[in-house]
Amino acid sequence: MGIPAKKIDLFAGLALALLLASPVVGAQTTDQAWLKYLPVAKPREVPLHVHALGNSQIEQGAAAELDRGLKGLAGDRAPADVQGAIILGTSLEFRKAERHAAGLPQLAAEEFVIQWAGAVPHRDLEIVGGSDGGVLYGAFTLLRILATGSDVPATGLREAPAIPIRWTDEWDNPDGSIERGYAGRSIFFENGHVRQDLAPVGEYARLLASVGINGCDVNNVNAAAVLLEPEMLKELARIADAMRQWGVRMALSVDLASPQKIGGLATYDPLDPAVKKWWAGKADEIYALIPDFAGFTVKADSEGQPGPASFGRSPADAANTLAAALAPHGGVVMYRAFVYNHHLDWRDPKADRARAAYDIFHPLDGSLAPNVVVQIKYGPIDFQVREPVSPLFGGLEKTNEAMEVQVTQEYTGQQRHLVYLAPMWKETLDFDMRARDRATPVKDLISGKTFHRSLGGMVAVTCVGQDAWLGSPLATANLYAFGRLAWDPDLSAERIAAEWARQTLSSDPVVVNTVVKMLMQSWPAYEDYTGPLGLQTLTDITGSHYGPNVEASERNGWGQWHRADHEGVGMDRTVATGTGFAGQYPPEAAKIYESRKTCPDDLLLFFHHVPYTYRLHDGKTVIQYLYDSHYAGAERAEDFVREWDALKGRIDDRIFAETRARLVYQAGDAIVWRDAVVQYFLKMSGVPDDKGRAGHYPGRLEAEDARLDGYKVIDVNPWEDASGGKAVACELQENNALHGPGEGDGLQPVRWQGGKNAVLAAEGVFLRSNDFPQGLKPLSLGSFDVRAKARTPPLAGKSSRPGKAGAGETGHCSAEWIYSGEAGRFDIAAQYFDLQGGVAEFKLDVNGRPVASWAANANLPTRRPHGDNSTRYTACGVDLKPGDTIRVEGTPDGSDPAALDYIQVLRDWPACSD
Ligand code: GCV
Repeated sequence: MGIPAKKIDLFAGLALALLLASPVVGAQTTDQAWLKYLPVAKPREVPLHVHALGNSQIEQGAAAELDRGLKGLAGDRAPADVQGAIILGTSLEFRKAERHAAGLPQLAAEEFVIQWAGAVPHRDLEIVGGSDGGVLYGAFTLLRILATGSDVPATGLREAPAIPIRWTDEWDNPDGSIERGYAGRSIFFENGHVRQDLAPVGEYARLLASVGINGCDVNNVNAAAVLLEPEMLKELARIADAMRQWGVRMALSVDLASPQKIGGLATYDPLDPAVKKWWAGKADEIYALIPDFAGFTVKADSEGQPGPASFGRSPADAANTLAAALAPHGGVVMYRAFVYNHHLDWRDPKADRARAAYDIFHPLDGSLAPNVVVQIKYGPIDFQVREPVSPLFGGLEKTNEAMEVQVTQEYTGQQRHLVYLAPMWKETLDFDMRARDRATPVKDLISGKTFHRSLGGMVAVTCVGQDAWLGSPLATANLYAFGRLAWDPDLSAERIAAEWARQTLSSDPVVVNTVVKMLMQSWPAYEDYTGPLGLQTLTDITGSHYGPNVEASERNGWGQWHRADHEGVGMDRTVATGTGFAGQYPPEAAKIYESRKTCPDDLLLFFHHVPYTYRLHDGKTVIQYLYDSHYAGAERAEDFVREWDALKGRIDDRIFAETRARLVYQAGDAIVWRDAVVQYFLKMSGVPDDKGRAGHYPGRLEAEDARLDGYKVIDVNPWEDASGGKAVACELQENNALHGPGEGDGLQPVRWQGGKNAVLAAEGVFLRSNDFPQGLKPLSLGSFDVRAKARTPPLAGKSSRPGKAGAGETGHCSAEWIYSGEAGRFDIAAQYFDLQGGVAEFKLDVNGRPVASWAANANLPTRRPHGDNSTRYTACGVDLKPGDTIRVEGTPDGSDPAALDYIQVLRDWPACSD
């Protein structure tokens, strides 16, 4: 082996470890997101003097924001010699000041006008709001216009939000944890109380206001009743105080059983007079402390939450009881339509969770109070990477509705993957439901426009935390996009991405174009390598919702089935032969989904069960599409790293490095996904990949085929999450976590059966079967010719060296391969499992010379080896020649057994390209 000519990618490894390790927590500022006011190349000529006509906290805050923003945008340039001032105020204040006393239009509360008054050289720029909230939105709009290099049109502009309720929902618990949060601990709560330091809450509200968000529900919908206790309400009032200046009203999620749990009543039956009285009293108590309290969010009769069904009452009974309590104060009830039975009978071909929301809420249309809004997830299942639009949006004509989306990327990569969701939300908002056979896009249904409702909303489950809001710098694009779309659903996802990139990263066109392209391709790429054709995210639905686990959704009561068998795949949801879900759409849309011929390919398997050989609209078979899309998606993820590299030196170094480390991780994880799903469907269908890729991994050397010292071969569960289903783990002799209660299910030692490849060949997985004899086993692997040393002696639940089972006295295990490919300089990727519960360490050497070492200290889900925590370290630019010995040494720690899946000899791994 020669000296590595390129330095090993230690920096990338370190950066990844830092990023995926426990969050680094520092002061939280809005410039960790888009509110940076970076100097613009050509500042527009606007007056720099700012004058507010009114004294309200909101208006004064708007003036201060303008002041701060204008200074930032100007940078260190001398201010332009512009006379006049920016004047802001409500229309009432403008009239009082006798400015345009007659000429001002009637403005709705959140509406604003920005207009020039007077003539050059002395002209004022006026921001007139329908209320001080309108003034604030006008100020932020002016700053956005300037920050994105645009101009206030000579004729001025007038804007009002399309959708009245624009809230985030935070799923924070009183102890400071956050359900489905991927950015550290709560900014609102810790140790059962509201946090003392609420400065981050004020900054968060400022961020929200800058994109027009006007409400924030601060606690988990799996709600803790204790939050409604009098002492807690006083603490919560401090949160409302911290957000008020930014026009963001606080809301709370409530547990419907509260009257019984904390109120001392014998029941929580919503029709019981004492229960009604309790809620009315509670609302009075809240409003006495928080006069602008926005309302309640309710999750009931769902996933174990208490609800009206326990008393034979309907959601309308419960919602109306709360609505009556809030109505005198102007509050609303956001009643979630996420009500379903999670004990469905998998064997019943008519059972279908997708039907639940419509089946339950459509019959209630017209029976809900005017201040109730039914909050409907965008799809009928649960935030999957692709779902059809929920038919319930078209099924309520006399009821207010809101659409619920997720900024927190629960099923879409948990912020470790770049997935810009605005294109998905746009598709949903623009979907024409054809209610009453006319154009009824979802955006007009939820705004209230179509059926003349007074209320409507768009809500994002956001789950910000103390780690720079959303953990990943690029993930803030989703929060930005949510606010912008809720304000104006006609905006395009590209335009929003460009606005965000300019404000967050740089106005350099290279940066903006690159980032917009990456953002726009990120959702399709993620869909391609996780769950295309309407399969939904093929993840572990009963666990972390992160890594691949194709069968986790099958054979249980949760109803996220895709019904893959040896013949075909997909849920039959047709009216003719299936669950009838397609019939919940208005007739025109129903007809499109009912037929395989007209159903869009990207939803085919959501609506239909088809053979693997079924041909899509372009003639490709379903199975070939599954292979191709997974390879294409994973390649796209690799390209993201290359594209990002072009931004080095053009953006902030820290954001560059952090994001690069995430993208490198994502490129590796996309391969884990690709291989898992492709292996699974290859085995299930028995249909080979036309392009010969599935089941073939050129340059890959499996750990279970190596000469092992101390390491034991284990079955990984689910099998598809490891290359060929197996890996090796290093057992500590003491504190043996491999067999600890609940932890050992993925780690049973297996018997030697002639080599993994032979086993898989027998199962029809590998096309080139080989029953490898002991000793060297040649594999023809494309441009590489790799010989891996088979294990000697055969394993029978023991380590390869008698007397040295597990880590032994040395404290480590090793796997060794003889390289037999061509000579040259390569990158070597080590695919290992980075488990919670310890920080295992690894070393890679070639012919005894150290090449790399790294620690498994990322913060990835779960405590047993599988797709959640399968990750890679890549040593770049390593010289290899035939006969070289490549060795990986793993040192377990705690319950992390330094498990290893394979190493792969590669060329041009993008992590190594800079
Ligand atoms: C708050 C999904 C999530 C749950 C969440 C639920 C909901 O099932 O996995 O964590 O619960 O949705 O939206 O209520």
